[in-house]
Amino acid sequence: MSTTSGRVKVAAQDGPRELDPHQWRGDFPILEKKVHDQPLIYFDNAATTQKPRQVLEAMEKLYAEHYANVHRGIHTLSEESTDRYEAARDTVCRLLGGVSREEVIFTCGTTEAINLVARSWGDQNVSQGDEILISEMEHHANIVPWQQLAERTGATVRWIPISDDGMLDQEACGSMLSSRTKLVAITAVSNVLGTINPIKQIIDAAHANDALVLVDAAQSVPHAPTDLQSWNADFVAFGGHKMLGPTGIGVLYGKRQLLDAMPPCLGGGGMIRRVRKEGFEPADLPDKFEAGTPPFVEAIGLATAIEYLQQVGMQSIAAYEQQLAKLAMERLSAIEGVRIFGPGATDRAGIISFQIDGVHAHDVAQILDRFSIAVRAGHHCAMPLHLRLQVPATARASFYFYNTSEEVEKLGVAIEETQKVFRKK
Ligand code: 7TS
Repeated sequence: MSTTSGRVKVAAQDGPRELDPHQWRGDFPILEKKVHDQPLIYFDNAATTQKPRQVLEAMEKLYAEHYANVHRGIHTLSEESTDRYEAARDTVCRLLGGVSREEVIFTCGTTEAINLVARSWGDQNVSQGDEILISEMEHHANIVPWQQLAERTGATVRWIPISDDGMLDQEACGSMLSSRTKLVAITAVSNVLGTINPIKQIIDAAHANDALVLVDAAQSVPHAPTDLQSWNADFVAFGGHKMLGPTGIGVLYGKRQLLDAMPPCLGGGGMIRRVRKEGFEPADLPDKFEAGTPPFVEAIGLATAIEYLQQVGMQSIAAYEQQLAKLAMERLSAIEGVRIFGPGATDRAGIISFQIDGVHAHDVAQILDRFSIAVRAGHHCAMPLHLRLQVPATARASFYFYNTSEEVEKLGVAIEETQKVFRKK
């Protein structure tokens, strides 16, 4: 494992293997929990995922055996914490296909990573008359920072439309790109529709127009292999808690020459080379963007989560979740009065948002909870998308590799029971 400067070597990508969820479920203490006297069926993985014992133990071990602040002391404990924190960065580099460690900034989550780019790169590079393209299927975390940037600078946010079946309108995207476009900020996978966007094509088209691309990878990095060198994205944001890791940790990947030219967002300890009464000189990457005590225990938890996911196999996870989604779509679409939003199974990750005729999404979630099934209901922080779909709210089942086909079948049965409850009313 290299902790020195430069590119971190990656092992060859794992080939797809048959995935047996029962091989892994035993590692997740919460999956043994009963809700209303029945085994928990956790289908709210797009909001956050459950944690395996290995992640919980790694964080506890750090606190119990190696804990001291990082980058500050030369005492043994501080060195132990620092080594582990920097090794966590190497683990992230390998996950992303062998990027440089200077290009990996730890943040406290996806939201902070996107805001960092909007504040730092945005304020420096965007001005009146410029355009930022975002899609109609973005999460608020990839909308509001650009609206705020537009308010500060006089730039315009333009919306790439989606089709009725929840696919990005690539033709429209192509025709919206122009010399005014400074950035395309796009999600790799919709957190509501499950749509898998053609990220590489979007990036190639944007680059041909000299625009940069930020990929919101919050819903893709946890579920599929990520090869940033083939994407050639300029910025990529994702978080730890949706991929078995703890809350409070996320990642901003940025191309080195871009990050080098950007001013730091937050000032404080750790991000400076020197401070004088007259001013300060920022530190080199990645420290420049990591002011204050970083969430280093969380970073170590994230690294353990990544190692766990790699053991399961990212390709296997992607293939298995697509199978589950296909099964769920077949089961749910066979029920009269259930409407599924978004594309067909081949263009979709393991996320299914749906509506039951005559039943509000919040009631659906409440009744499913009685069957010990956890789903989210509401606008899922994607209000413009719900306006486009012309529904106030949807119910959403989102899968991870520890979910089973038996659980999907129970969801189908619980939905049929929900309809019966409402027919009686
Ligand atoms: N981008 C996408 C695509 C997301 O799905 C989310 C969280 C975020 C950004 C923000 O991540 P955070 O960890 O910084 O909050 N999505 C969801 C969701 O769908 N339900 O709860 C959180």
